[in-house]
Amino acid sequence: MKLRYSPASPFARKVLVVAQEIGLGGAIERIPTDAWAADTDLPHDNPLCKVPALITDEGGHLYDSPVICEYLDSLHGGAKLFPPAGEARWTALRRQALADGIMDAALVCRVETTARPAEYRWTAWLDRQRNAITRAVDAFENETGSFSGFFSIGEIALVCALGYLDFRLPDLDWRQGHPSLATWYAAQESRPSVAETKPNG
Ligand SMILES: N[C@@H](CCC(=O)N[C@@H](CS)C(=O)NCC(=O)O)C(=O)O
Repeated sequence: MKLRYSPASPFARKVLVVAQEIGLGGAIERIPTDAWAADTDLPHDNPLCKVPALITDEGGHLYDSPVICEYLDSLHGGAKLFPPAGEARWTALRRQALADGIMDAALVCRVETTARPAEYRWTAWLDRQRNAITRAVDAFENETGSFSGFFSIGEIALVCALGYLDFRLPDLDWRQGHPSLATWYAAQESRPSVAETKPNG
């Protein structure tokens, strides 16, 4: 399998953490890709021109990190990172959606503050994204006590989202007012799959 990814992308990180957690890290050839490069051929593998994009051993294309992660999870016989059914599944999927939403909003902030020309910046739009991030982090703070200890796709996505906030929006200081989440996150940072995929770039 080949993965088009960027070392700064929290969505690509999610895929890499999943792959490592299920023992498939070595089965994926990583292809660094700049989705924003004017001459990129990424649309050949993902018409949306976004990373991550996976090229399967059969030559198929998969994109959107939840789809790629669930595909990888289908390839092994161990404990599933996507719980197969019931309450546990919906909780994991909801947490993944909330964490992915943090990443989406953080990416908007990043584009708004680094790519958009200053004269076109829309402060209310930026505030809306930052407020969404804060509410989502509040929600996770309130449910940290119910984390079971199992590193499901929900918790994996959350680690990647919080790591991205540290990386790109440190001024947001997400730990402020979220002591339980901060303690939980600190405990996850030493996991090999998390430590080895720390964002850079
Ligand atoms: N929903 C997608 C989001 C992927 C995404 O937004 N990737 C960013 C990099 S972190 C990207 O490639 N952006 C390029 C663009 O928006 O044109 C997923 O879960 O994979």
